[in-house]
Amino acid sequence: SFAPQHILVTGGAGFIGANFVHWVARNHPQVHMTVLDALTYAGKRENLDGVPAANLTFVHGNICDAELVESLLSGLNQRSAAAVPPIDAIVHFAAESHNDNSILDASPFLNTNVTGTYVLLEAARRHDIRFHHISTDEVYGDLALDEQRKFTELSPYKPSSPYSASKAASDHLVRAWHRTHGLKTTISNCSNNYGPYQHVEKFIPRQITNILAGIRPKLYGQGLAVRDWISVEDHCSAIWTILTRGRIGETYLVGANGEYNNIDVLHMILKLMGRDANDFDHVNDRPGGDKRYAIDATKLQTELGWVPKYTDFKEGLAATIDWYRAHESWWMPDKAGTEEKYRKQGH
Ligand code: NAD
Ligand code: TDX
Repeated sequence: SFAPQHILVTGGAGFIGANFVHWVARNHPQVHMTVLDALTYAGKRENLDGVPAANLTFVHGNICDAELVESLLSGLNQRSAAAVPPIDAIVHFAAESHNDNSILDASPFLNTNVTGTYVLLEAARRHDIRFHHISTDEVYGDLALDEQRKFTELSPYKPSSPYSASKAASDHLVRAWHRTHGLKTTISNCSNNYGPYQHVEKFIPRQITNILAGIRPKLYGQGLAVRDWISVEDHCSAIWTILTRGRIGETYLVGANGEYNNIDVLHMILKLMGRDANDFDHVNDRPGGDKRYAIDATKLQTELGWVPKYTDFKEGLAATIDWYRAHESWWMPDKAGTEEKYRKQGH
């Protein structure tokens, strides 16, 4: 097994990245982390508030900046006062992550998700550094609503949206750098995450904050699309498991058997927040929207012994609602702009 001492966490000021930094600082306090984040609309420095200074170096910058990335890996850019060991692993979260945005303009998706991943792979190769790539089940396209099948590590790549296609491209680059250059890589493809720090553009936070802001929730189409929900905490523990004990060159699917259709999730949110179950609007569906995602995580469970801890989805939703209630000043600045953008898309 591998015991990282200093991890470069790209996109560590975003939703899952920030949760991962908090998780590592809590569970493995001997590990230092350098977060490299461009602080796009989706990243906030304050997401890392509370992480002990001894665990964290924050660098505001872009993963496409090859010189900056090189300086971090060669230790030239070490801003932390205390001596820290050289970076010995990259955990790569940084991405443009929202499907609806990729339909409006795919160009930042190609830059960050494809070129940015390439820049990091080249730097990792020069320094022979362990590389864990964070990816998504969306690279496999979708499943039908009326079948039992789930995605496995052997499912064919068949991405539907510009976002998914850019993530699929990044997966292929990682696989090629392993096969051709011998880079020590692992990949995880996870299903839909929920939890604190998720941007209000995403389904669950959008509906919660709509209700809190006095706006009716918005359901795409008939709400029959199915997503396989996992607590972001469980995703973080899976990433740690794969980074430290995963086999080099392998892909692991991450999921926790949390399949629900969108209308059922919305009904749960409305009920938990004391609203009428019909108190929402139907809006335009997403062009080309995927029907169903479902993960078979057998490989991760049997090979590495990972088990999810937060499997009561309703309890997880209730905790997430509490978090957004208690953090209005965190999400409110993004709310009006996000809703205005959706209004123009008929969402
Ligand atoms: P997010 O949009 O909340 O955060 C992305 C972070 O990356 C932000 O902090 C942003 O500032 C940063 N970033 C963007 N472009 C950058 C660049 N060029 N250079 C440096 N930093 C940049 O995304 P998220 O939901 O936390 O997703 C993180 C990763 O997990 C992504 O790779 C995504 O594809 C993957 N993933 C997400 C989910 C999900 O349900 N959210 C599920 C599976 C996989
Ligand atoms: O207001 C909404 N109403 C609605 O019905 C929004 C924003 C979404 N939806 C629907 C569309 C999808 O069927 O909810 C479902 C989930 O939508 P998103 O939150 O946008 O997530 P999804 O498209 O499934 O992608 C997410 O999971 C996989 C993440 O955003 C990706 O980064 C990850 O790769």
